[in-house]
Order: sequence, then C-alpha cells, then structure tokens
Amino acid sequence: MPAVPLRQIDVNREPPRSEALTEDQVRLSVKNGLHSTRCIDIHTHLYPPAFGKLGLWGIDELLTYHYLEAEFFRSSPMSYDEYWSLTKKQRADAIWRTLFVENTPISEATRGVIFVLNAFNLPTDSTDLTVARRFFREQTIDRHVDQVLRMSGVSTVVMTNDPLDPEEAPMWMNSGDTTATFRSVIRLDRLVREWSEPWQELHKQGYQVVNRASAKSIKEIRRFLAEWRERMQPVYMAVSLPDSFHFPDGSVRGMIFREAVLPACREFNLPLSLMIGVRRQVNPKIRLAGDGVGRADLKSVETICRDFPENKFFVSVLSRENQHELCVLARKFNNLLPFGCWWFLNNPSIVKEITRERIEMLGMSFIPQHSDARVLEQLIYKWHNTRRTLEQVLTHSYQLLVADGRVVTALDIQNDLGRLFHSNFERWIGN
Ligand code: FIX
Ligand code: ZN
Repeated sequence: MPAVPLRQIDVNREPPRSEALTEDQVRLSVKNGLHSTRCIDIHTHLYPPAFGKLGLWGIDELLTYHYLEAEFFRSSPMSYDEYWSLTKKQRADAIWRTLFVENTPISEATRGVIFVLNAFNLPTDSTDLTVARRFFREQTIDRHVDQVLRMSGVSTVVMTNDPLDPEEAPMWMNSGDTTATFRSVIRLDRLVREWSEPWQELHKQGYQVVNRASAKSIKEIRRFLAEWRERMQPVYMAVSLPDSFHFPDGSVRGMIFREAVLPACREFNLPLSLMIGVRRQVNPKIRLAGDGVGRADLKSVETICRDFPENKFFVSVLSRENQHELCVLARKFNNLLPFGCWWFLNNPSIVKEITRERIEMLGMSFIPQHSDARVLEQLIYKWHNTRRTLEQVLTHSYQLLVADGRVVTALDIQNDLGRLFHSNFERWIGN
C-alpha cells in the first residue's frame, strides 16, 4: 500500500480528532497531547504539607539533592567530613558555587535546577542564592504545591511510606492523611531486607514476632500489613531489592515474601512493586548518594510472576543491561507491568533507548516514567524532560506507522497517552 500522500497542509493547524494525520502533523499532535495529558507520578518520595518537615521543597533542598551531592564531591576539593559538618544552607551555597558558578551546570541534575529557577522567572546565573531564597520564603506551601503540580502536569503523586520509619510511623499513628492528590504506598524494605533488624521494631509496635520466620511471626506480619493497610489505604506495596536478589532462596526474606507479603497483596488486591538492582551504600561516606547499581538475575522475577499468577507486579530494574530482558519477561507474563527509567537511568539518552524498545516490544502496555522526586519542585524539570524525550520517541513511532500505511489520528494519540500517563496504572491498582 503506498504511503499516505503528504498533502500540502498547514502543519501548524491540528486537524479534527478523527482526521488522519500526516507524518508532518504527528509531531504537533504528540506535543499537544503530551502537554494536555496530566500524569500520575507512580513513585516519588514526596509528602503533602500535612507531613510537615518530611515534605522537602525550596532551593536549599533542591541543591542538596543526593544526585547533586555526588556530583559536588567530584568537582570540589572539600572533604566528605567537612561537607557533612556544614549546615544545610552552607551545603547549598557550596554546591551552587561549585556546580553552577565555577562550573557549567551541564549535567541532568544541575540543568534540572536551572529549569526550575527559570520556570519561576528566577535568575539562573547569580553568584549567590539570595533572590531564590527570598522567593521560596515568600511561598505558602499549600498554594505552592498546587502551583508546582500545575506546572508539572502531574495530577497525582504516589508516595513512599515506611511503616517502620521511626520519624514517619508516628505521623500515621496520630493523624497521617492522604489526599486524592497524594496517595500512599507501603514500603517493605525494612521488613524484608534483613529480618534480624526490623523484628524488634515490629515488637515495639506490639506484634508478637521472633527473630525467625516462625508460623507465629508470619501470622503477626500479616496482621501488621493488614493494620497498616487500613491506616494508610495504599495503592500498592513496594520493595527495593539488591542486584543479588534471588527467589526462592530459602532465606527468611523469601519466607516473608511467599507467606506474608504476596498473600497480603492478593487479599487486599494490591499490586506489589519490585524495584531491583540497587547496591545500597557502596560508598557510605556520601550517605544517600552512596548507593550503586548492579545487573540482577531476572530469572527470579520470572519465577515470581509464574508462581504467583494471581498477584500483579510493577517492576523497575536499575541496570541498563536488564532492560531488554524485562521487556521480554513482560511479553511472557501479563501480570508484570514494567515501569519507569529509574534513578541512574533517568537521563534522556537512556530514557529514549528504553522507551523505544518498550514500544517496539510492548506497544503501549507499560508505564514510561516516574519522577522519584524527593523535593517538590523536581517534578517541574523531571516531567518536562520526560515529555521532551517522549515527544521524540512517540513522534518517530507514529511516523513509522503512517509511513507503513496505517492512518493515525489525534484520537489514537490521545488514547495512547492516556494509557501511558494514567490508565495503565489505574487499571493495575483496580481503579
Ligand atoms: O529505593 C528507592 O526508592 C530509590 O528511588 C531511592 O532510594 C533513591 O535514593 C532515589 O531517590 C533515586 O532516585
Ligand atoms: Zn525512589
């Protein structure tokens, strides 16, 4: 069939929704669709204003983000100890001076701060932070949250909530309030990582557990999960796992997984998010910035998806080398939903590669990105960058389709973006 003829048309005019788009019109339609489709950010470390100081925002938090701290230590002669002895404000000043004044803010994370400052019409080439600090000081957090969500095109922020975190847990015990905009997730790292640590914390919360996966402990962990599910009303449960993760492996972690976590997820119809490949604290001296990456053996994911067909899984893997295998596994198991270009992968060059292979192998049956934002205003640059990369990748995919003889309409694009930005997730969590 001949390619659709390129009629002489006004490429700046988007045709009616159901009219065939030519290759030239596709980009405009993708661009408009991306900017008019608000997204659910399915994994962040953000909190609503009700959680007080747990919610990070403003220029000093933006600059002391652990991504920037890792880059700071590469360009500054300052020792780790000297940096950690500074106040938050002094650290932000040091990072601004080193990465933004003395050097060009050309990396993904430094350019992100520039984009945020520019989005608020703040100077991006000042030698100090006086003007920026005054601006953020003048903001009231509730209105500021609404404005940032609007600027980011984000409808819903999904949090990371740790029922064993000594700072966060009491907030849920007392009031803890999720809103339609901020949805909660039960994060299980402490529970499943090394059982020798958390069982005392569960004991403190009144659960009769012992330092082994006894039948009584498993029963009490189920009660713990049920009570925290009632308290938090999570949209899913989540756990990050090392590159060395294997299942089954005869460990206490494996027992807790099989006997407590997976049955609880089925009982409450909650997906389980597996985030695999992080090597925690490869350099403890740089604290949160000290985590690394390792290629995981995804045969464990294959086993879990096959052995627990009633469970639904979000899966994100941290190693670039695992991405293609994850796509193949998603083709084998329809209870596996790949999501995001996590952490060290959230760079345009890699996001482009990952998203293209996902479209080529999975169509639109995946979730392209999450921000992993730790500081509120990061949503602005992280989702700007995601939309910019998706515009290139999606335009190319639709243009190939048009060239190969299938009509593409604005409605097709709108439906596809709806899947990528929210309805794949909504369907998975049972909305
Ligand atoms: O395990 C996680 O949720 C990771 O995303 C974090 O530990 C990590 O520090 C991060 O924020 C990456 O973007
Ligand atoms: Zn995260």
